[in-house]
Amino acid sequence: MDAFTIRVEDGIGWLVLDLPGEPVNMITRAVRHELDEALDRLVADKEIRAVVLISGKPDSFIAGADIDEFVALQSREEAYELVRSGQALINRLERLGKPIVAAINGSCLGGGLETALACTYRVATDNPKTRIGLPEVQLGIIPAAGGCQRLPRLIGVRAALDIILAGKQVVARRAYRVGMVDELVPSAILEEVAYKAAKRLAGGWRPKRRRVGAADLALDRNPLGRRVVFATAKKQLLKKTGGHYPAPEAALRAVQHGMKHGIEAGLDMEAAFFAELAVDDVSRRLVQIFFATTALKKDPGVEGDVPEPVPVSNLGVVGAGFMGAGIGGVAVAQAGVDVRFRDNDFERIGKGLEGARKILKGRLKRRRIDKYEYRRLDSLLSGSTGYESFRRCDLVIEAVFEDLDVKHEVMREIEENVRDDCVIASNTSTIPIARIAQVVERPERVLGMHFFSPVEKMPLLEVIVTDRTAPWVTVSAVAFGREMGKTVIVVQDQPGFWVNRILGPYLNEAGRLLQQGVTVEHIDKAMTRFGFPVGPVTLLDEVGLDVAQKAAKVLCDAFGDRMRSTEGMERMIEDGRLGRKSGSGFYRYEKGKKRDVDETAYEIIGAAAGSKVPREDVTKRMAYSMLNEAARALDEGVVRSPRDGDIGAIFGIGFPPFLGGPLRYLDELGAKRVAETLQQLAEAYGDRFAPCPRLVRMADAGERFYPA
Ligand code: T1G
Repeated sequence: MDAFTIRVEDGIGWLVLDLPGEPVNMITRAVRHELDEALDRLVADKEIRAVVLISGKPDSFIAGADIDEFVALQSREEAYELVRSGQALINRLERLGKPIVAAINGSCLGGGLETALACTYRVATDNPKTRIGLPEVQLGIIPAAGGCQRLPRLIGVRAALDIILAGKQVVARRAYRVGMVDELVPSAILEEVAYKAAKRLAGGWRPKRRRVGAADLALDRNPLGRRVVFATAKKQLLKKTGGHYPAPEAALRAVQHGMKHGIEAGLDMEAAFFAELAVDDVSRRLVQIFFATTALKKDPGVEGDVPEPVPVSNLGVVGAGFMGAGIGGVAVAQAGVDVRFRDNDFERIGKGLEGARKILKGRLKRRRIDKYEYRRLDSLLSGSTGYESFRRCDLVIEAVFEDLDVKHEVMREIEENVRDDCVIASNTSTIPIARIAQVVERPERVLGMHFFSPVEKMPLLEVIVTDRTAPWVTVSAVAFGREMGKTVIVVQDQPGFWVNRILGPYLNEAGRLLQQGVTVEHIDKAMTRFGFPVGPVTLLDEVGLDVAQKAAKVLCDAFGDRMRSTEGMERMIEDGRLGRKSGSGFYRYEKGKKRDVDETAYEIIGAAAGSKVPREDVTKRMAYSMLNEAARALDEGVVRSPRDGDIGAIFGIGFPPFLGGPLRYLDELGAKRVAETLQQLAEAYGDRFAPCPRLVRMADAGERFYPA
């Protein structure tokens, strides 16, 4: 045996999993085989009366089934066989005849949790790396080693669906609260507590489960109550997935079926669904996204010689407005660094500190941190109207008003007050970084860090490098962005960078359709049906029409007519309709809640009465403008790879993950077909749709962005 070792101590068998050569434990074919053998030995050894299953790795209990193994599956039959053998093994573990304690430290996910669920008792550490959950649906599959059966029986259907349908991972404290684990302990005493539990179990003691979710469990026993829970879950699910994601729907059915007809029947259904989903396109694309994100976590952001990043322990934030506060707040909450705000007056600084604190308070409330940690982090926040103490900063991010003169002034001030090895970043969404850096003496240490709003919620960060940005500066910004919990892509300093560049033509097209008499509802619905989380008109309202218009102007100045936005948009702004923040845009807002479409908007923009745009062209015009621009910008080197482009679109705009990102989707459609469609659109609606040179080349040569 390579992965497992067994050692016996006073009647307790320690079953230790440490998969050689891997950073995490996962369930590979070999691991399954070895576990089977190990169980033989545990049964055979009369001295062993109870077992502790524990990991030999520092931060990983078991990260689930080996994803590489299931993406290699070629057929349903093969997938079915794989999942059945996994189920049989977990069933065997559950019925071993000797109690087993799962001692959980680090990631306990998917098949890892399913293994733990089949154990008699679960102890988990309060290590922040201990994450427990069933992420399968995020990969387009379902928990298929009993997760859809054992979890609802342990914690109640409602709580289980909450985890399974969203593919959630929770920290141990939360897992303990809902009853997924029986004991929560500091890492230092995990072994001791697990050992004692095993001893007690060996002596005949059986855990009496805490009465967590007692009301839920009562509800589960009542068929009528259960039906209500499932019906509600299904409704909410369809609203969220729009029917684009088969996995959560399948998981829901597997849970429901199992609760009604028993575990065996439930397992049959899990296996049947898994076999179908694992070889399906949606799952393949979601897995590609997982691998792309994992690869990005390790990408330093530069090619060739990779310098060491400057470690950031002191961050300066100039401009304590909404963005600045968000950046500072996330930096302290996530990376635990000292954050110093600088702004013109104390009122603004006070507001910024309050905004940053709000992020900490949110974490306290959700129990991500305790009150001691809250106090510690809170004490790292400070602010002033001057730059004293900026000499301590390793990184300074400016988030002042989007105006070149203001940015210039701030850049000069920052440079005068920081050390030579301090990285200077601008959080701008529209102004070229090279222009911002014009006024500094050492432009090589300046780059852009484009955070999205609200900083706490949006997962993407664009790090924007100019021709002069030094590699050590890039790697430092990338590393710190990652410490802030962001998915980071490095992009070239071109107008709109990546995200706004591909968003621009898409939003413009929505504006044109409005002008041509297509309704707001129709436009938004077309794109949510396509798979976007919100439609483009809703998005315009959310972002703010003035902000969107500013970005549109930058793009139009740089790229000309192809990027021109509509006059209607100007008129909305003149009328003071800026979207949600002004209480009215294309939709009406009441007390911060979005209401129905504001019909008077049509008049303001001068919309044609009744649309003559064919239904199928509505979706195509918007989607294909984005696809075309993505291909063009990639060709111009705005992003470093199709991977970065796709991840940027998915995490920055909410491009439908099940399509794999715009470039992956282009491959799927085929360059030839896309170029032809664009040509038709160009003939019908104007030159802006003309296929970009890259697509034309690819169509001629039969090329793809990704290897087939
Ligand atoms: N399979 C294959 N490789 C995996 C893996 C897995 N399950 N988990 C991690 N890796 C690799 C990862 O690609 C990277 O590889 C390295 O480990 C370190 O990961 C029947 C079928 C565990 C929270 O979805 O969420 O169980 O790049 O850089 O930031 O119902 O990895 O070094 O070559 O991400 O500390 C469900 C996926 C499987 C968990 C660790 N499990 N993993 O994060 O390190 S389906 C998952 C993660 C299943 C059953 C079904 C994270 C992590 P490389 P990392 P990290």
